[in-house]
Amino acid sequence: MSAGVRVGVCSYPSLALPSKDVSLPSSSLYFGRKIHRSSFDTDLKLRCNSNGTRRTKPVLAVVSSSRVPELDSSSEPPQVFDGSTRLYISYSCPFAQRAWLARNYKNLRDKIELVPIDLKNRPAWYKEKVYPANKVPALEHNNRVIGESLDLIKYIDTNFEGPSLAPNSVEKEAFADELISYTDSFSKAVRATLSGEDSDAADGAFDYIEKALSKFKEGPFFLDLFSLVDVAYVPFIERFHLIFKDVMNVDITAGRPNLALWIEEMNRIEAYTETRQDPQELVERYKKRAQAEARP
Ligand SMILES: N[C@@H](CCC(=O)N[C@@H](CS)C(=O)NCC(=O)O)C(=O)O
Repeated sequence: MSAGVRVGVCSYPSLALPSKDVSLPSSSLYFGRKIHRSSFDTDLKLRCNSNGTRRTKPVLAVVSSSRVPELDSSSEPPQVFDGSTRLYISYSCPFAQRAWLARNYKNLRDKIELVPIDLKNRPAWYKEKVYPANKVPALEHNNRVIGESLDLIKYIDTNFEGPSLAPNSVEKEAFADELISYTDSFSKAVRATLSGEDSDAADGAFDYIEKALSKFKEGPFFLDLFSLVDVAYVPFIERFHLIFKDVMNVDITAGRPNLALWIEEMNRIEAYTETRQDPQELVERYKKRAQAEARP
């Protein structure tokens, strides 16, 4: 080590391939090729930037394997409250995606079992035995069930091992609170533009994100290092990015270099790419819903 070179602590989690619940059809859609496990493992070697911030090499694609099928009204319930820890999600739900991503990032794939639910044909036992609110995500842990994605990602971060997702300074903590409390307003503003209600609202919301991403300059994420804030926003930005491009022919990253870089860096994190949706399906689902809502 030469004098004067700053050596940072580079502590990304080891992004091992999950044993059973993984599939990344979206990755192959993005990159159009599959790679073998050995080279994939090598590709996941994590690096520090010269300034010590954490960095991954790009995740190109993932070995083909299938996602755990969703449980529906014909499925038997799991042995609820048998001491297992289960995360109930829907593959298409952005709120559930937050909790799923947090669980992956903390390398809890073996500790927290993923239980995907078909929301369109929901099993009655889900509301009766698991979560009376009848929504996803929900985490069954220590004989109780915790819901609400923003609470849940904090709960997972605090109550389980694995790399921390928490802000690492008082200043970042305050900024994280501000950003987390803006998540709903962000989505509302973007939706107001998509619905034609307010043509400028989305621009304001994306500009807010662009500015927020410039506050800390050591890394590409909201708080420099990957954190709960990135987890909270990425499922929504993923959707809006695709929908704006397809439906409105607008690139939300144009003129927003911080946002462009953030999306690029997010796509290097396997814990996230594993949860990403098939872009085409996502856009189709949005269009169908928008059409249905527009019908008198
Ligand atoms: N505020 C909740 C929202 C969860 C939510 O609305 N999930 C949707 C799926 S994306 C759901 O379960 N909907 C079922 C229903 O409302 O009946 C959270 O952040 O977890």
